[in-house]
Amino acid sequence: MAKTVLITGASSGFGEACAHHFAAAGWRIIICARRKPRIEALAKKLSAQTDVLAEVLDVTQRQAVAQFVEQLPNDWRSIDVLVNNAGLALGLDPAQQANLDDWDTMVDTNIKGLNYMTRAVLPLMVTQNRGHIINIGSIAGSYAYPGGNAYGATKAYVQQFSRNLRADLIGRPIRVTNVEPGLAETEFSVVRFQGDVEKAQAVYSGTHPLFADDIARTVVWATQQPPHVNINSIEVMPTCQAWGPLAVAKDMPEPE
Ligand code: NDP
Ligand code: 8X3
Repeated sequence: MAKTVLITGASSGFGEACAHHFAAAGWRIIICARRKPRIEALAKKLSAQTDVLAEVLDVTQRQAVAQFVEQLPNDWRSIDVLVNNAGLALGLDPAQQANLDDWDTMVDTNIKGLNYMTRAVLPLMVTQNRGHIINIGSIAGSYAYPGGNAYGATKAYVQQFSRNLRADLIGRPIRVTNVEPGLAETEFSVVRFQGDVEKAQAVYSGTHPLFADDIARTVVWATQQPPHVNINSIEVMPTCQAWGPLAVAKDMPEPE
C-alpha cells in the first residue's frame, strides 16, 4: 500500500510544493489549510496522480484539529508522515512597537497549531508503531535578527519541541526532523507585510533565494533515509545568505 503524508499549510509555498513532490513519488496525500479554493484546486491537480483528501482547517482551532484527525476515514488513518508546515511571520517592527495581536497570531499558529496537530496525530503513529514528524522551523529559531522577535521565538520553540519529541519517542520507530530554512521566496513576505507585494519583492530582489521546491526536496529526502536513520535537523540557506558580524552600538547614550 502507498504511504500517506499529511501536510498542513498546503495552500501555498513549501506545503504546496511538498504535496506535489510526495504525489510525484506515489504517496497518498492529505492536504489542509484555511483557503478553500486553493486547497480544492490543489486537490484537483494532485488527484490526477494519486489519492487525495483535502480539508479546510485552521490549525489554531484546537477542537477542529482534534475532530479532523479523529474523524479521518479508516483508510486515511494510517499516516506515515506529518509535515507541520502551517505557519507565518507578521511584521518586522522592533519589539517595543510590534503589534501584540500579531504576536498572538504567530504563537497561536506556529506553536499552538503545531502542538494541536502533533498531539492529534502522534497517538496514531504510536499505535501503528511507525511514523515521521517533520516540523518546519526556521533559521530564525537559532539566529536573532532585528524585528525577528516573536517570530524567531516561535521557531526556537519548534526546534526544542522537535528535540523533546525525540526524547519522548526513544525506543519507538518514529522519527522527528526539524527543517530550518533560510531566505525563501514564497508568499511568506507578502503575509509578513500584510499584502504589500512591493515590500515583499524587495526582500528577494537581487538575491537568488531558496524556492519552495528546494525545501520540498529536502523534506522528501529526510523521509527517504533508511528507517534506522533519523535526521534531527536540517538547516538550509541559499548560497547568497550567510551570517553577519554581531552588532555593536557605538557612542550609546547613558541611561538617565
Ligand atoms: P506561505 O505563506 O507561502 O505558506 C504558509 C502556509 O501556511 C499557507 O498554506 C497558509 O494557508 C498556511 N497557514 C497559515 N496560517 C494557517 C492556519 N492558521 N491554519 C492552517 N494553515 C495556515 O509561506 P511558506 O511556505 O514560506 O511558509 C511555510 C512554513 O515555512 C512556515 O511555517 C514558515 O514560518 C516557514 N518558513 C518560511 C521561510 C521563508 O523564508 N519563506 C523560511 C523558514 C521557515 P492558508 O492561508 O490558506 O491557511
Ligand atoms: C523565515 C526566514 O529569516 O525571514 O523563517 O526569518 S527569516
